[in-house]
Formats: sequence, C-alpha cells, structure tokens
Amino acid sequence: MALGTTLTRFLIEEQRKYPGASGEFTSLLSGIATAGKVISREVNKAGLIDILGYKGKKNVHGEDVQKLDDYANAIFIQTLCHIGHLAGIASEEMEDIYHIPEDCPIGNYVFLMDPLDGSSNIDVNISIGSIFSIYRRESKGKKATMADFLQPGRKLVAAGYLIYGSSTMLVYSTGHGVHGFTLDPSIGEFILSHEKIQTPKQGKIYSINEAYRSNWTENIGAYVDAARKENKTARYVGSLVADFHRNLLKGGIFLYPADKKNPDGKLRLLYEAAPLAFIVEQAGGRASTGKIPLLDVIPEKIHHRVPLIIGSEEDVLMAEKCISKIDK
Ligand code: P6P
Repeated sequence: MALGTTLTRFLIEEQRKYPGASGEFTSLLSGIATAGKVISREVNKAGLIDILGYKGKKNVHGEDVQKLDDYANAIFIQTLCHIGHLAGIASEEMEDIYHIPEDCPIGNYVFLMDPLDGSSNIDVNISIGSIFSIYRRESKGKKATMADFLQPGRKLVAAGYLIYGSSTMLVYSTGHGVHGFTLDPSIGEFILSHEKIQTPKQGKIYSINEAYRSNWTENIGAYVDAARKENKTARYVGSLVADFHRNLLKGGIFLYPADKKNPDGKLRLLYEAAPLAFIVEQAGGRASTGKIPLLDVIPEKIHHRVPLIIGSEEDVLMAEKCISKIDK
C-alpha cells in the first residue's frame, strides 16, 4: 500500500515552492508534530495510568488544572525551545511569558498555545485538542518582549491545531491554504489526508451552549431562533477544537458570545480565537466578535478574552446581521 505524503515530505515540497523560505517553519512545524505525537500517546492511555485527576492546582484563570494540561505544556516547551527559531513562548497554562533559556539559540518567532484545550473532557473520552500560533517577533533584543505576543491575528504567520479524537490530526496553515494530516500510529508519521481544506459557505449545524441564553449580553438569541427556522441542527461537544474541526469539514457555525458572567466572553483571543480565525479565513470561512473581524482585535494582555463567532461565511454573516439589527 502506498505510504502517502508524509508531513516531512509535504513541508519540504512547500518550502521549495517559496525560494525565500528559510526552513524555519519546516523545523517548527516538525517540532509541533513531534509534541503532538507524544501528547497523543498520553491522551490515548489517559484512562490506564494515574495521569487524571486534579493536581490540586488552579491555572491563571482559577480553573482546576488536570495533570495532562501541565504535561502537554511541558512537552511543547521541551520540544520547541531547542529548535532555535523562537524568542519566547506564551501559554494559556502559564501566567507570564516563557523566555527561551540562555543555552538555547534565540530565533525570530514567538509561539503561543493552548496546550490542551477542553481538558475537562479528558476522563470521559471526548476529543480534545492543542491550539497554536506563530508570530514573527517585533523586538530585536536578546529577550522577547510582551509586544512580540500582543499582536493581532492579522499578523499571524502560521497557526493550527492538533485534535486527539478517533484519530489524531494536525491541521495548520502558513497562509497558503489549510492542510490536514492524520497520524498513522503504526509508523508514527502524520500523513496528508485533507489537502487545501475549504469550509462550505453555509452549513446545517449551529454550535452554542444554549444553557446561557438568558445571560447573553448580545442578541444571539435572535440568531439561534433564525438558525432553528432554517432547520439547522444543534451540535455542541463542549470541546472547542472538536466543535471547530467538525464545522470546518462539514460546514456550520460555532458561537461563544459574551454573557453576564464573562462580559468579554470565555475564550482566549491569543490561544484559541485568533489561531482558529486564521485557519477558518484561510479555508474560506469567517470569524468575528459579532462586531469586528476576529483577526483585527488588538490584544490588550496575553490572557485577553473575546466573544467568538466562527465558521461558514454565510452563517457568520447572518449572525452578525441579527446582532447588529438589535443594536440599531
Ligand atoms: P462551556 C473547554 O473548557 C472550553 O474552553 C472550550 O474547549 C469549549 O468550547 C468551552 O470551554 C465550553 O465552555 O461554558 O460551554 O462549558
């Protein structure tokens, strides 16, 4: 049986297409793939070893930290800090910037991640994911500065996610389309399975936690009622990467609006919303806060939260129209 196109081969062929390419992305994305394989192995045996259960620690947002969150965070740092293309790392699981150690070469990029999103689903065997972003650094000194991280999504040079589900997939874009690779665990290689992903312009799925309806501060309810009238079906996993990935492939819309409890929304701009917005725009979809394009939001702090409406272009436009109608 033919091997198919491995991630390594695809990266090399992509690099050849752009003569100016320095190979930095090739080694960064290879490092991300390696971290993904290690995390996939642990996630897939999480029920068998004592890696579950709360570590008794809370993350910067006051949420209980599952051991696997910490583990995934550490694996990405260990895998990427030696590559020599990063000046710093920021993570949903870390309060401050992680500066590349003195004994590692410093590079021109910064890496941001949600190392294991949806981790509350780990012990009930629901798909979870890692989300990542890469920006070119703006500062010139030896150490990365906060300004290197507080960049709008419009300035992303690469972004993507790993989804640990019925199979483990790596989906990423460097601004030249979205490509998906499925891990073949028998050979430990990511194989190209979804080249040039384009998301349908309209979908049949809307994805939102309707339990919060009475708390929504925008009139998202008007959109949900419109979606029901269009006979859309509701699907909500409660794991952002799982909901996003299904909608990316099949079409649909995911909404996590602001509410009275989370006036800025729950999801993080830098670690979740911006990278997925970059991916969805590259796939022909749309992402916004409901008011402005998501990629234009200027981060004020590294744990900046933002409302997120993302998915098929026509569905997101419809949601924005419903919201703006009530505003006028
Ligand atoms: P709720 C998981 O904790 C997460 O950050 C996302 O993966 C998911 O989409 C969202 O929260 C679910 O939040 O409030 O509906 O349980």
